[in-house]
Amino acid sequence: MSEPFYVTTAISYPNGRPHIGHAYEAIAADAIARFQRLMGRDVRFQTGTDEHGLKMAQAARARDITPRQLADEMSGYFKEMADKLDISCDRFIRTSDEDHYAASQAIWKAMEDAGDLYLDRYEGWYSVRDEAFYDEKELIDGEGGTKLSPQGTPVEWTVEESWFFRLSKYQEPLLALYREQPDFIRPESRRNEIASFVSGGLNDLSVSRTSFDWGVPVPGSPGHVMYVWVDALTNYITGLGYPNGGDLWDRFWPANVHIIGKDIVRFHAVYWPAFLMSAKIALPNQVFGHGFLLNKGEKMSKSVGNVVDPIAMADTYGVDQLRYFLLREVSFGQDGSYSHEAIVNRSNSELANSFGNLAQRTLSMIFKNLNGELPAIDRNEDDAALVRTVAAACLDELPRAFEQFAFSIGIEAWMKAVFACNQYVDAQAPWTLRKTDPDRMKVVLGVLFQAIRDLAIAISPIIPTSAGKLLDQMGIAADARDFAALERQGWYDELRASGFVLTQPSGLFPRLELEEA
Ligand code: ME8
Repeated sequence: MSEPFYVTTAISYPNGRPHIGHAYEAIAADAIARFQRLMGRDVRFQTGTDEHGLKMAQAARARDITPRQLADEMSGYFKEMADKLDISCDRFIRTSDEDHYAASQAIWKAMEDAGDLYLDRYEGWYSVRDEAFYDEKELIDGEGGTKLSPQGTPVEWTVEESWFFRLSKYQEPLLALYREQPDFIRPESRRNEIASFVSGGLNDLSVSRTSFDWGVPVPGSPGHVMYVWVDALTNYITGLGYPNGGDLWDRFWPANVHIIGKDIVRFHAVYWPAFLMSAKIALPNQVFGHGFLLNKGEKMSKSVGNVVDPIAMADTYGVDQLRYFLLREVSFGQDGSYSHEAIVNRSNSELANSFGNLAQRTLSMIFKNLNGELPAIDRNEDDAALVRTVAAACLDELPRAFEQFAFSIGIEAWMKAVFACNQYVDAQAPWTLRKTDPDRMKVVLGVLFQAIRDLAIAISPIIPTSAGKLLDQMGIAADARDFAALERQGWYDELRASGFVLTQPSGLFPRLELEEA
């Protein structure tokens, strides 16, 4: 049995439509899931929507509909975005799903059984936008004497009866976790931030609300619904069958990695492991906090208003072009910027002009000059050098980087190999060889065919549809498109022997126009 791998994204608040930040996270997690599948692992991948809480209740009230109506409508857009962007999730979870209520109440009871929940009065600062409580000392001054959260969002003084979770009890166990498992929080800068926050001392956490009812009811405590983050974090185990156990649970928990944005690392690296320790559930291996995507340098969010619709972007640029750009341009873990020019330039220069053109030229020459038949090859030293370059990129540099979620580094290694192939085409000039040395032309085209197949397989987690189309044209079987297939000798001769004949190749990446229509 192959090794299991469980990856999740954050679940998004469907209080508005998805924005490009949501798309970015889903695409990154999808690339991880696809890459791990190609590495032969048994992957489970979950994403979804986080539908409870005051923010949802307020957004619904503003539109004069119920929170559930709002959630149903907006969650649909998130699902649509996931489908559009080829997000290969095994479950799209909604926290309004029935099994999620049962799981949230079960983890609540487990924390209660551990003696970690008590009833008291909550008085403190709450940010609806962040769905988070803050200490006085964390607040920053806003305009006109107002107080803002460290994220710059408005906070309100809140007083109500509330259940509390004994977070303070977990200060030492959490610090021990960060020490003993230095990879628990990545990248490192975020680990240091969290460790210093926890070292400063932890207050017990208010984990229920009585001022509204849109949430999971607290078992045995009428009038209380759970603080939205308690149920939200629980989604990761709901999706595996908690508390009933079963095959998914046995196989995939603890998760390998939770992919989330930097603004919610505290919830995942402090609250979540504390809840799990309390409920005596194993901890996930890792929490990875990626950076923020900025529109030409400016933070975008639903509340700020400069939202770009990812579905419209995918229509404009192409799904794979958008996926490629985001993972190539932004160094994963850091903030990154996007702009129309940057997407168009990256896509044209690397996908259309370099990789697309390499594939198109090569396959067309085989189609036209060899009637689509794959030639036998007898390599010389130039050919062998190219084969080594491509193998180093596809079998070593790219997978090593992707294993660490360093997409931009892996793609750069891949791009270097694409450049090497284009240089080889120019240097060998098969169009000249056609007249001067047709046998040599055949060898050159065969070497290129092999290189293109390797390049297409290696990049397929990033641009799955285009890579798939190319591999279809090349006659590569659907079950021979993983890293094990890349290592396997003899595939080319088998493909030749099977009598495969190339048909007229079709282009993969249309050139994008810089001028906006
Ligand atoms: O935080 N760039 O939901 P959310 C990159 N429901 N990533 C961004 C981003 C941007 N500009 N803006 C947001 C929530 N994100 C909670 C999560 S998980 C149990 C509950 C990321 O809709 C953000 O960091 O506000 C988060 O990881 C995800 O999008 C959903 O954000």
